Order: sequence, then C-alpha cells, then structure tokens
Amino acid sequence: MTPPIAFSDVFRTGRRAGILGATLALLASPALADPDGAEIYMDLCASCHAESRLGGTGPALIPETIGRLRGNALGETITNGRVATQMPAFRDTLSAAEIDAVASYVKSALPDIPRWTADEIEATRALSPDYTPVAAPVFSADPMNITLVVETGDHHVSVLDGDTFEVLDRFATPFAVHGGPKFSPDGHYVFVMSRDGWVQKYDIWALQEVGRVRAGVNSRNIAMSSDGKWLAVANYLPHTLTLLSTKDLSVAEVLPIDTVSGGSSRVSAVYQAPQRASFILALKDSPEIWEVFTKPEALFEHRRIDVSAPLDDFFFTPDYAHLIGANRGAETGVVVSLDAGREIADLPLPGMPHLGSGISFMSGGKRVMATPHLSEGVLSVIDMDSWTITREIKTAGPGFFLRSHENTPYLWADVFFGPNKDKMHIIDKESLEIVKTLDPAPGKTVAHIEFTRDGKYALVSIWEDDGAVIVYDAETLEEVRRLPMKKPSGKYNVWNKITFSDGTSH
Ligand code: DHE
Repeated sequence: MTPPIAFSDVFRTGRRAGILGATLALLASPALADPDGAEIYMDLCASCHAESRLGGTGPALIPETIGRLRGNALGETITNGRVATQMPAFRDTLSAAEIDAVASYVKSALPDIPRWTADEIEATRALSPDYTPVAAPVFSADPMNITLVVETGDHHVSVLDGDTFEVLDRFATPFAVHGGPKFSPDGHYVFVMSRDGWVQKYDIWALQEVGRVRAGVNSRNIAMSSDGKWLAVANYLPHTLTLLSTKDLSVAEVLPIDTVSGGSSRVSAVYQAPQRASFILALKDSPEIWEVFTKPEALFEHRRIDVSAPLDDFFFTPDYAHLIGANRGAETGVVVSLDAGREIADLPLPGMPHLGSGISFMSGGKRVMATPHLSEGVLSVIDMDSWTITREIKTAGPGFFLRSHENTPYLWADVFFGPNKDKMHIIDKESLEIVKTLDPAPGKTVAHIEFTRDGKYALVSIWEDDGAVIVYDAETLEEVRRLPMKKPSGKYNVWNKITFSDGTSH
C-alpha cells in the first residue's frame, strides 16, 4: 500500500514543475498542446491512488467505480477536492483542460484484469492493535435491537440503540460502502464492504474495529455462511469469489469464476442460502448460477445451474428453494428451482425490476412477494404458487427500496428517482392500496427503510449530505425523532437481519 503523503510534498516534487514547464513550452505547438492525462495522473494522483489506479490511501480510480459518478462529479472533485478527506483541490494547479484530461484517463479501462491473489489479499490484512475482545456488551442497550446506519456522506457507520435512538458509536469505514453489512449469527460482529473490495470487521459488543482486509479490487457485496464461519466477497475485479475466515479475516480460498464457455465472469452478487448451507452466486457474464457449499464435507465445492441468459439481482423464496433473477436483456424475471437446478417459469417484468429489494409478506392469507422497478413507477406483486403477477401498484416514480415487518400492516416503498424522490408510500398489505404518502423533506431524496426489532418504529433516510434518519411510529405514521446524519443510506437492525425477518430484503 502507498504510504500516506502530504499534498504539499506532492507539489514540491520536481516532476510537476517539469510538466508545467514542458506544457508551457509545448503550447506553442498546437499538435502537441493536449494535456496528457496519464502523465498528470502519475505525477499528482498516483502517490495516493497508486500507479496501477487500484487505490492506496485514496480509493481506486477505475471505470468500475468512477463510472457511477453522475454528471461532472468527477471533474468537480478534482477541481474542488473532497471536504474532510485528504483529497485536495486542484483548481489552482491544473487548467480546465488538464482536469478533463486526467478525468478521462481515470475513466479509461484498465489494460488487463488485475490480479489479486490470496497472497496479495493477505498482505493487506490489518488487525487493529488496540482491539480488546469483550465477553459481554459494553453498553446496557439491547444488543439484538442495535441498528447500524451507513453514512455514505463521510464514510462512517453510526451504531444506534434501537430503543432510545442514542448513537452508541460512530466509526470510520473504508471509502464507499455498498450493500448490506452482514452480522454474525449471534449478532456480536458485523462485516462491512466497500466498492474497492475492503472488508471491515467490527465488534458491536466492544464498539471497536477488529480489523480489515482488501478482498477484491472492485467488489459488489458480501454474504455470511449460515454457520457464521465464512464470509464470501463477490468481485467484479478480478473475476473471483474471495472466501474469508470470519474469525481473523484470513483468506480461506480465492475461487476463480471460470465459465462453462471457457472464459471468466464477474460476480454480480453473492447471497447466503441458510437452509442449503451454501452461497448462491449471480454471474454477470455467463448464463449460469453457482452454488458454493459451506458444509464441512463439501467445503467450497460448487455446482453450476445453467440458465437461458445471465441473471443478476436475485430474490429468494423464504425456504430458499427458488429464486427469481432478472434477465435484463429480455426484460423478464426468471424463476429457478435450486433443487431441480433449472428454470421453471418466467414472468414479464419490464422496467428493470430491483429484485434484490424484493420482499415477501402475507396478504389475503397467502404469501406473496413484491418488487420495485428501477425505471418504472410501479411495484409488482407476485403470487409465488402460480408465479404470476397479481397486482401492479402504481407509484409516484421508480423506487429503489421496499420494506416491511411481520408486526406491521404496511409496506413502505420509496420513490428514489425523478421529481417525487422526496415521497415515501405507505401501502396496506391486505388491500395493496397506498394509504398514505409521506413528504418529510420536500425536494430531498427520502429513501430506504428499516424497522426496529419489534416493528414499532420505521427508520427512513433523508439521503443528503446534511441529511437525517427520521424515526416514525410505524402504527400512527407520525414522526417521532429526526437524527442528523451525513447522507445516511442503508440501515440494518441486528435482530431483523439475523432472523431473516418478514419484509427484510437479503
Ligand atoms: Fe446497490 C444492495 C446492486 C446501485 C445502495 N445493491 C445491493 C445489492 C446488490 C446491489 C446486488 C444486494 C447486496 C447485499 O446487500 O448484500 N446497486 C446494485 C447495482 O447493481 C446498482 C444498480 C449499480 C451499481 O453501481 O452497483 C446499485 N446501490 C446502488 C446505488 O446507487 C445506491 C443507491 C447507493 C450506493 O451506496 O451505491 C445503492 N445497494 C444500496 C444499499 C443496499 C444495496 C443501501 C443494501 C440494501 C439493504 O437494505 O440491504
């Protein structure tokens, strides 16, 4: 890893002065006047982001991560820096053309898929020297009703007492956490993953970080094995699944994702299938699903399930006998029987269903599932016996997250995209009608919901840098508290997650 470096030192390096001089001289020659983004990068950025662009003290600068930035966010960051980080402003150092050139360079594809072997992973593993294990929680709050709030605004997690909503701790995470943190089956530890592949282990009882390791170069999400022993990390770069020991984050195995056709594939996501003692993998680049076993007699052995097209974004039935995957090309949802190892049905699901946010719940005496769509203002309700869409609930715009709880009569659905991003629909589980639309922060993105352990309160994010988590009484739908937070994204209640509460997505 590149050691931390003061930015004043960077500016004092001779290379920068050399480039400026050379650039001035070359300006006379129009053919050669275009700034060289790669050279500027090596001179100004590589010390923190690494010559390979795979990240060092700063995050990786590769299209897989940069590509997510909207509009001119990248140019803005280079120009103005990032508050509360080591990223400086380059507005007085680089011209607009130079900023454009370096932005284009970091958006260009890497020449090769980077290697990230077990030895390289192991070399990044760092256990916190100050960490002291504890035999019992250091706080009096109910450890099963702790809720974690991921604050992406400044890359922290707040640890909330789910009864008093007091913040018990606020710890720094790796840059750009994505997906749900995963709890150990007893709720004692939690594992958090960043898009740059860092996995962090945190002891909730001790309120201390245990350590971290970089399990991938560009990663998607993590899953915990049902026995709590293994953590799987789904990687886009390289094309692998990294399996870590949850005890000390050491590498148990790096599984290459070699496809049936002889190539390799990115892993879109990995999920725990508790009843099957396995991980289920969605492959981005090949028409197959993998099941990787975690039972001791077949540890990390895998089986393939052939499907008609690559599927991503899975919803699982509560017994984990079936999954629905999204076939983006055909705009369908495909039902796969994990026991039979084949597709058994498909559903017309246009408008990019976000099946990973799908939930199942009881309605009209039957178990049904519902999923939002990323490009259409609708929630599809699906009968899981006949695999048909039984209802389409029109919403004020496309939503990202959907949540419920066994103790509440309602579904909570956000409207993440478009002019109504500030709205949150409350839907009756029986009538499947919208009974109320909340509008707690006009003009701001209001999104993602989590319940307290007992389902009495719903926590909703105002997804802004100066945002908040709003605590609602889940029965009266009245606001109870507003906790200031920095761009709070997902919220995760220990009990709801470790018991696979009804209405919680994976
Ligand atoms: Fe996510 C979960 C994929 C963009 C915030 N997202 C997940 C999961 C997958 C996924 C597969 C389930 C993993 C898990 O929790 O273990 N997300 C994708 C994408 O493919 C997509 C559309 C494009 C991408 O860039 O990867 C995408 N996701 C986003 C965002 O832009 C969001 C809104 C902001 C961000 O942080 O990047 C975002 N995704 C989330 C959150 C969860 C998530 C908060 C966990 C939800 C939960 O309650 O469990």
